[in-house]
Formats: sequence, structure tokens, C-alpha cells
Amino acid sequence: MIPTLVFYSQFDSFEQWQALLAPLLPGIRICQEQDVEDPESVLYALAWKPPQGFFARYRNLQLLINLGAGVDSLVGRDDLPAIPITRLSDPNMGRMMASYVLFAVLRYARDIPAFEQAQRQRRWHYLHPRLPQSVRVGVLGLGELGAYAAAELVRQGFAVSGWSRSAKQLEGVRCYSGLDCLDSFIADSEILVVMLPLTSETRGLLDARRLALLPPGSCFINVSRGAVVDQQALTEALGSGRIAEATLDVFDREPLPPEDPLWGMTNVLITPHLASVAIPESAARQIADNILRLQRGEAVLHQVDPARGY
Ligand code: NDP
Ligand code: OXD
Repeated sequence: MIPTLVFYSQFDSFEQWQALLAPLLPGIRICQEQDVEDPESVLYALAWKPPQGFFARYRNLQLLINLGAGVDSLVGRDDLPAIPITRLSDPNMGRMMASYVLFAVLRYARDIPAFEQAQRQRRWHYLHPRLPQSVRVGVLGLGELGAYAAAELVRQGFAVSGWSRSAKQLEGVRCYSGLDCLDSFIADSEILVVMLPLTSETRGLLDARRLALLPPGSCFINVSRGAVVDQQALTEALGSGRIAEATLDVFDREPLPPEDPLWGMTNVLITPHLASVAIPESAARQIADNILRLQRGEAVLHQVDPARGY
């Protein structure tokens, strides 16, 4: 029986991943679900958002590698045995995410939406630039990607605060932790960036009450998961202008349905869930290394804690 790695993703190129992984994993067959010859031979899975039931026939699965950072689609499923689940941990993915966040924050800090609107009206609209240190940016979630983005914002001179579950020390970032200080953290953020994983604790965390704590005229950026936010309450706050602007990469339903009111809002910038993506050229090596570690009986790296949810 040839050990097999089964691949699943609707967004990533199987051929590209196979071409990079095959030389690193001699002796392992790499294929997609439809090409699995013997389900019993599948020991490893490399998957992004596989449908429910996907794993049921792979009874010998030993390792599940998430083809991304957030594992919310993999934890708490009933088709998976209790095997290690790892995530991608790739500095290039961090850089890609940080560039998106930086772009979105700079766009607001430099009043670009106001100039875009003025241009459409052929209007010369002078707004004196603010100094970055006068702009308070709050980053919810200081994990691999959140900390990277916060560091880039610090480098640009913004007044950056960060919030996480456990207490942290990050250079240039005022760090807060725990639910007790969440309300005051939100109330102090002129630009709020959501970088939390979706877990049972964070689902709906930014509800109508908490969104109402944002300072009037604030800007909102969500690059984590749509379900961390009450999307209807967010839409209402954007409609009333209480939240002035939003950059949204993630939604509670994806693709965002054509009839969703967010599409028609001129104060909302929508991107289709691509703030950062898995990068085969830089992540293939760590995926192969983890499989080889498992084969040698060593602990795998970048393992998530299913009980914690990230
Ligand atoms: P990590 O798992 O590395 O870090 C998560 C952070 O959130 C940690 O700082 C953690 O705190 C904090 N956190 C988790 N639960 C809570 C809680 N209940 N209360 C307070 N803080 C909490 O995640 P990453 O930074 O790598 O990624 C964040 C998310 O970004 C991913 O889970 C994914 O959903 C999303 N993502 C989106 C992409 C996109 O294209 N839009 C691309 C990649 C990721 P602590 O440090 O104390 O554990
Ligand atoms: C991820 C994502 O979590 O792309 O990696 O959303």
C-alpha cells in the first residue's frame, strides 16, 4: 500500500501544490479525492474548507494540514478522528496580510475615500493630512498575522493598540487582554482591525452593542471571519454613517449574495476573501517537513488546539 496524501481545495491549484510537494515527499502518492485508489492508504490530508463528511472514508488518517491559517472549518467536525491538525505558519503569508491591512488603514488615515468621492464630483477638496501618531488604530487579535500587521502599522507611526486572549508585549503596541477591557478598547479605536480567529468565544463578539461603542465616524476593517461580527448591525451602522467606512474581506456568507445591501454602499470596500492566501512556493517545505516529522515519530509543528479553536 502506497501512503497517500489527499488534497482538497476549491481555491488553490492542485497541480501547483503537487509539483512542489512531490519531490519533497518521495514515496507518497499525492492526489485529489476522485483519484484516491484505496481510502485506507490515505494517511495525510492537505485541505481547505472540505465539505462535511469529506474525511469519513479515510479511516487511517494521521495528520490533517490546513491549507491556510484559520481552522474554523476543521475543528469540531464529526467526520474527523482525534488526529493532529496543523495550520500554515508562513512569514510570506503574514507579509501579504500586513500589506492588505496597511493599505486599508492608510486609505482611511489619508482620507482617500473623501478624495475619491470629490474626484467623481470634479471637486478640489483639500483636507489637511493628519499625522499618523494622532490616528488610533486598534487590532483585535495579536496572533501570527495580527502581530505582523500591528508591527507594520507601528513602523508607519500609527498609535497602535492590540487585544488578545493572553497578555503580550509587542514593541510599540499598547497591549490589552481579556474581555474586561474589550469595550474600552473598542471605544478608543478610530480604526478597528479585526484579526481574530472564529471560535465559539469569538462568534458574534462584535455585536450591535459593541459596534455602537466605536467612536462616531470610525472606520472598520475585517480580515478575519464574517461571523465574528453581527453583519446586519454593521450594515445598519454603516447605513446611518455612525461607522463612516468599512473594508470587508470576509462575510458571514461567502460569496456575498448579489442582493446584499453592502454591495451598494459607497462607504464600503469589498474584496472577495483574499487578504492573504496560502503561498505554495514558501509553504510547501513546512508541509512536507511535518509529514516527515510524523513518519519519524516526532511531534508536528504549528499544531492547533481544537478545544481552543485556533
Ligand atoms: P492566530 O491563531 O495566530 O492568533 C489568534 C489571535 O487571536 C491570538 O492573538 C489570540 O490570543 C487571539 N484570540 C483568540 N481568541 C481570542 C479571544 N476569545 N479573546 C481574545 N483574543 C483571542 O491567528 P492569525 O493571526 O494567524 O490569524 C487570524 C485569523 O485571520 C485566522 O484565524 C483567520 O480566520 C484569518 N485569516 C484571514 C485571511 C483572509 O484572507 N481574510 C487569511 C488568513 C487568515 P492569544 O495570542 O492570547 O492566543
Ligand atoms: C486563512 C484564510 O485562514 O485564507 O488562511 O482565510
